[in-house]
Amino acid sequence: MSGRFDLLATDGKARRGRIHTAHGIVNTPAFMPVGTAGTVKAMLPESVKATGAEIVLGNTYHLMLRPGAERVASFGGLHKFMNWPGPILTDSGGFQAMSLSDLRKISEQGVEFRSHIDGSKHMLTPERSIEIQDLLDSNITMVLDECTPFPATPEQAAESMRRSMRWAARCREAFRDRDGYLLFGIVQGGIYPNLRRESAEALVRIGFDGYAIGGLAIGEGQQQMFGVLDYTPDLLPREKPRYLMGVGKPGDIVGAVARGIDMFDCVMPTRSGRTGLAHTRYGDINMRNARHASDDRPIDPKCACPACSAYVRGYIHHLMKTKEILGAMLLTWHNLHYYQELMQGMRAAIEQGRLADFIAEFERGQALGDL
Ligand code: PRF
Ligand code: ZN
Repeated sequence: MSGRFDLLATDGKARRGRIHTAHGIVNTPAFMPVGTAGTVKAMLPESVKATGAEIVLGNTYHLMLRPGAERVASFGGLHKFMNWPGPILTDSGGFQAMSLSDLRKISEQGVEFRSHIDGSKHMLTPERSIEIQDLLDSNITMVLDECTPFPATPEQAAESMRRSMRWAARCREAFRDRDGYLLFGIVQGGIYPNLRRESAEALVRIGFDGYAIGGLAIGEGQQQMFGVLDYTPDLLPREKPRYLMGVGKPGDIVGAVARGIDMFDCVMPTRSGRTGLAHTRYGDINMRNARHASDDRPIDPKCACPACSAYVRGYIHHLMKTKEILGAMLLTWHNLHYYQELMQGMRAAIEQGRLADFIAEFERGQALGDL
């Protein structure tokens, strides 16, 4: 036995579940704040916890380059290193190597790349990716895959997907099975139903503790993404968690939960917090906009986060205009609080069989807009 997943309730295709890891429980549908380099930017770990997050994401690519996986292991693993005692999921590094590094080269062996930091040369194989995630003490390890670019021809998507499936089998072999630690496969195949099916079947044959859907939210648009999500979750075992990688905007997450996805991660709430965007039940609000300068109301009077409890828009606007660190801290907190409240709302709605009503209410709010 590795990690356990309990499916507690369903509402249509939507699922309410619970993942058990060596470092604690994750209630699903779950949103994982991104803690790329061993920190959820602008947040103390206890503040991340206070927003309602139960699991954070770390990145193999960043941590292998700085401070190095062996260095993190020497501190007792990523939980101790970053003072986050709860569950951690790590991405496998291929996606970040392809999008961030210089001189990337994919071969059967793995991904060769040059560090975006110092230009040093590295080779990330399926085996080394698993070893690094083990050194980090990751609770949920992701297989090394290639995120097939969009657009891709059916031939390109098939070749890329099939290599990812061979890498997935090597990752399964390299993974050290132990209690409370999970290994997730990643479905690729672009926007092609036959390739998504072939990929899902290949992964299920190998056998994983959970299944991610990769290769989406890379420019295909929400309509085509939902198109893939209309059938791909049905190809996966009902009793295993499903994770949609790198998604997304609140409306993307709501639509994906309704289609049977259990887990999400995205830089959106943290990154947009640092650039001045607040996500709210009334849509996105750009706090740098001059109309907030003299506004003495909170971002959202119904929000219980520290930013909305004690600070007015005029002050947050001032902090963003002056590039004060507190502005990024308050907006990141608000955004993570909003995302976690959205997930909590969906978990409760699924339990009570009223997700459709919840989504209608969500869409009414988003359409209303600010003010
Ligand atoms: N694969 C991996 N990580 C990812 C993706 C993927 O396809 C995506 C695509 N949205 C984000 N992060 N390993
Ligand atoms: Zn708030």
